[in-house]
Amino acid sequence: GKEKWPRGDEKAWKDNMRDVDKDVPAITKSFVSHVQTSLARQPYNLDTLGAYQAAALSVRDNLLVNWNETALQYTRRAPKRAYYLSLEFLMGRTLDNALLNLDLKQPYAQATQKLGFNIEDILEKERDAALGNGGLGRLAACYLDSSASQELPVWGYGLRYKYGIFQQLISPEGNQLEAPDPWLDNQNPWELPRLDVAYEVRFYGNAERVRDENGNTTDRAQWTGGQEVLAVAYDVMIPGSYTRTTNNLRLWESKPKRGFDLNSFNAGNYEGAVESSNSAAAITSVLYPNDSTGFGKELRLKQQYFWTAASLADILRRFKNIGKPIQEFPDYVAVQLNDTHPTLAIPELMRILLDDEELPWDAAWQIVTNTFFYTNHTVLPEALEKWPVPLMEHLLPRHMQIIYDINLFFLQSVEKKFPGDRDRLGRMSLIEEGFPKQVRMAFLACIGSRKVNGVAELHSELVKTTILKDFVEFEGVSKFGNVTNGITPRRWLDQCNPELSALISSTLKVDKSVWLKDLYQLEKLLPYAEDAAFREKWAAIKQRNKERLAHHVETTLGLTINTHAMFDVQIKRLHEYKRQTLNILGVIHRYLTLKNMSKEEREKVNPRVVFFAGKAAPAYYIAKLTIRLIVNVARIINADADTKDLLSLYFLPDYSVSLAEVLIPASDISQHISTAGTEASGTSNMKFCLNGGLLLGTVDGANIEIAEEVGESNVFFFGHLTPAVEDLRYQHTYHPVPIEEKCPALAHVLNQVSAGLFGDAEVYEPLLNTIRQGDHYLLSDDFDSYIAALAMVDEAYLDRTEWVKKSIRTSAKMGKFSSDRAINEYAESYWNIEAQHIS
Ligand code: H2P
Repeated sequence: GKEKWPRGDEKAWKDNMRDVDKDVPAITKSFVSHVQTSLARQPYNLDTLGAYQAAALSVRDNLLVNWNETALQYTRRAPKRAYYLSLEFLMGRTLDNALLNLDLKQPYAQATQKLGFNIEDILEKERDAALGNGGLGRLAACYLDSSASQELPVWGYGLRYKYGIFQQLISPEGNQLEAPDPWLDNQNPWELPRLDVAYEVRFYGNAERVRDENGNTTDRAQWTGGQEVLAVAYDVMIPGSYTRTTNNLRLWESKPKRGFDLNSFNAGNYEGAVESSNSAAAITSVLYPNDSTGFGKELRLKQQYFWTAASLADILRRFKNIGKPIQEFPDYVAVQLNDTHPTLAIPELMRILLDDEELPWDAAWQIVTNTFFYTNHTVLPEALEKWPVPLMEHLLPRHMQIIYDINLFFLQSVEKKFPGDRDRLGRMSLIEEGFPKQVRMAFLACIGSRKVNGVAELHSELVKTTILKDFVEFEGVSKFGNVTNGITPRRWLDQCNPELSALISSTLKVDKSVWLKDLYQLEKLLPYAEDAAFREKWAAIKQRNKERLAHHVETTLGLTINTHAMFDVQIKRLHEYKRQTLNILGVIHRYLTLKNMSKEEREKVNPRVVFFAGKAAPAYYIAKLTIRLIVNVARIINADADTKDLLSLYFLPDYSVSLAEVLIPASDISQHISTAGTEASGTSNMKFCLNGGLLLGTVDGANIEIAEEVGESNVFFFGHLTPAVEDLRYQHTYHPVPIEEKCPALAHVLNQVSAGLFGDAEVYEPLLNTIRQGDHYLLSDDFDSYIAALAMVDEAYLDRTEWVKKSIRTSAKMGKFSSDRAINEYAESYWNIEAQHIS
């Protein structure tokens, strides 16, 4: 029978439950107690790392109180919940964020001060949790922050990679080198191992169709044999801002089902004895770098299945505890698929409903298509996931059967609506013909979901008119929506720019706990753009943030930076479509122009410092060459006495969330210069603007909506528009014009690189040839207008008063880009979940 719950006397429990430590003496006591007991360290010779660990454990105690209470109240009320399935969560550091969200930063600073530590030094000791590549993973992290802050019952599910995104080193020649990121080497105080929460996950084996009493095959099957591994849960607490709500991020670790094969060992085969254990552990060993081609395909598919199977098993168990019939599953559960990576959740839920729950096909499909929601993050063809059928059949034989069945029923219904349209059937099939045949995951995600969305208005339109056009025609346009991405203002303003946050609170005379959760309030800053005293404070904060960045570069790289220059920043994953190459070629153009100027002319030029940071996928040769070019251009121009006071360039290695937190508040201008139609949204554009940096960009992604909010006069746009792109590419292929003719300025720059002005004469040819031949990303089409836009930025910067006004107006109009707005749209228009206040 069931155990009585709660056990014993509820009052005895209640009276003795601890609360959040809010005052300095209680915090000091908890800190010292963790030093003595949890860390088993002698208090008098504790180092800063030890102090970080003690502070983290003490803050964690507070999080746990709220986390338990939140879980308890969710269980008791059993509301509909949403689950965010993402292979990436780019969390960065946790301690500062937790202190701010709990409103405990001041008392912790005081308590640690008394014990001889500076809170800022303590915070610096934390390693980033870098379980993501870029925007997609950071978006997931912002959405968790907003879900908790908006008191929404949302859990994240992901993988606990032993190694996150690689550490980037730059060799003396300027090459990117990759080193593992052993982020778990120090104890990680933010995760709770839950050895009691574990599920078995099967791979390979055989799937036999079940036959009915007449010997006919049914929709059901039995999947047996193969390899079984264990998924073990690690829980990460996600505190909301100024609320008790503390949600959960559950990360799975793979473990062998049987750690050790004693038979092999006894037979003298030690390697055989540990082999199965190694192959199971490998599943969650590394995060895949984006665009890594070829390598480890099967392992990546294993990761996807391992994670979706464990997450669904966990979700189903929780649902079953409510005691409702399985048909009501979608009334209690919404599952958000972050990109196509978790698409296997669709056939997996079908498998459970058909084979375990023994539902008929239609009833099962009905549940599935009311449970899932799919977000697309790119329309680039090379980024749309496809899996070879032979691999799927080998690794997941039962899922491949189900996918074939889904496809059969689906194509039958398409045929019904568009009789005789064989082209259409071929285009829409879940299986792409070819050698080998491949499963089109985006199509499966689309037809298995209740709704589909893109991440900015332009992108969502492109999804509907390009990659999913046939599906819009078949299923109707109302299934396809847009949720423009957002960013959490807690991390991306309050945490990374505390002085600006304080100025905003004092100016608006509103506590930050209010405006940080209602970012539209920033609009009230608009009139202050006309207030000279306010402008001065605003500009002084930007200046101090520039000095903070310069100090960071000085202490980490030993380089001295001119903080009176304009700071121009481009930070993101290296990719041809993001066009870091356009930026570096523009820098070279500026350098050559400066070299040609007279001394008098140079005196009128405003100094500029250009920053780059970002990682290239280890197998992405052209992206790596771009890094090498940036590093070597920097070497030459930073040493050129004629120009170095007017132009300098830095490639900051090992880009991370924490580095972004230093760079973003320091930027005067940032670059978001993708070829029109290629950047789905971008989110760092929002972060820069929120911190009063102006935007230089193409008419692409969320740049467009930013301009709509702040007004076109406050952004610097250039380049061709999306509708022109296809034609231009056609011209490049069928009527190519030599670059010398089309864009002499660019040709000159390319020739200087080829001639060896930055060393390594031949090394860059493959990179330059991507522009000279084909020029898929249209650098030669956009170069002149790019240079013109850069000149407009220079011009605008000369009138510093007007510039600061633009900066204030930009920041003031960022309300829309809070991830709170975005998450509320998902909650209302997609998941149909409601806020749960945790008392
Ligand atoms: C991607 C898109 C971005 C988008 C982000 C979040 C995949 O991120 O390219 O345009 O803003 O998802 O939706 P990224 O390129 O930063 O890795």
